Amino acid sequence: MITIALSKGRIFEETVPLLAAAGITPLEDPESSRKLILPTNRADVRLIIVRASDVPTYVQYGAADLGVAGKDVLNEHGGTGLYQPLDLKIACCRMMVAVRNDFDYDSAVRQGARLRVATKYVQTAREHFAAKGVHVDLIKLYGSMELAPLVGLSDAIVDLVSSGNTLKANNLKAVEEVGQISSRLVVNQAALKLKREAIQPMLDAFAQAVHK
Ligand code: PRT
Ligand code: MG
Repeated sequence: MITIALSKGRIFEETVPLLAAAGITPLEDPESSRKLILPTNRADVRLIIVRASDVPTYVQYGAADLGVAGKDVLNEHGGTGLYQPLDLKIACCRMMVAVRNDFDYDSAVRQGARLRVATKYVQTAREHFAAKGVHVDLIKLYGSMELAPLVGLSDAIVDLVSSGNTLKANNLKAVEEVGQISSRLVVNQAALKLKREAIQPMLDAFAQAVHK
């Protein structure tokens, strides 16, 4: 049995065409089904539906053989025990520093001010500001980061931006790019050795679908 870990929403939706290229079709839709283990058209392949940030953990421990996770999530996880053979180029966005429209970020940085930064991506933010030599106090949040500067919790946030509509709707502006984000295929290293006959053709089909 090959188990593939996916999260609901954009990752599931954008992975379906790649699965199709490998001859795999989910038999249920996670948006309507309450099942967390979804069968596919192939008796030897099943999907498990987990939180986006839990995908690397399931694969790391071998509870799933493969998974799809954002680079944002993988950077926070650290990637231990994971083979990352392929950038799937799906669920693309940018990790950005954002502040209130009326906050002068550049001059705060120039003056060497200590910035309060709220984010779900503490590891990524720490690395980013350390590399820039900017002193920050990081405040860990689990969601709705956009609220933090509006109510005085922080000066800045580090969050994902795709259309920019969420920032705009909350009177925030992006001031700095932390990095380009897309989703990666992750594979359990032991599973790749033990189940290579089943897994390698899938990897090849995904690679071909991405590069076509
Ligand atoms: O929602 P949940 O808490 O379960 O987990 P999650 O938010 O990590 O999962 P999900 O499914 O929302 O995101 C899965 C992956 O999609 C992320 O790990 C990213 O790699 C990728 N991705 C791509 C995004 C976005 N684009 C994105 N825009 N993830 C989140 N967003 C959010 C962003 O955090 C912000 O709140 O969308 C909002 C901004 O969108 P715009 O279009 O208004 O700029
Ligand atoms: Mg989300």
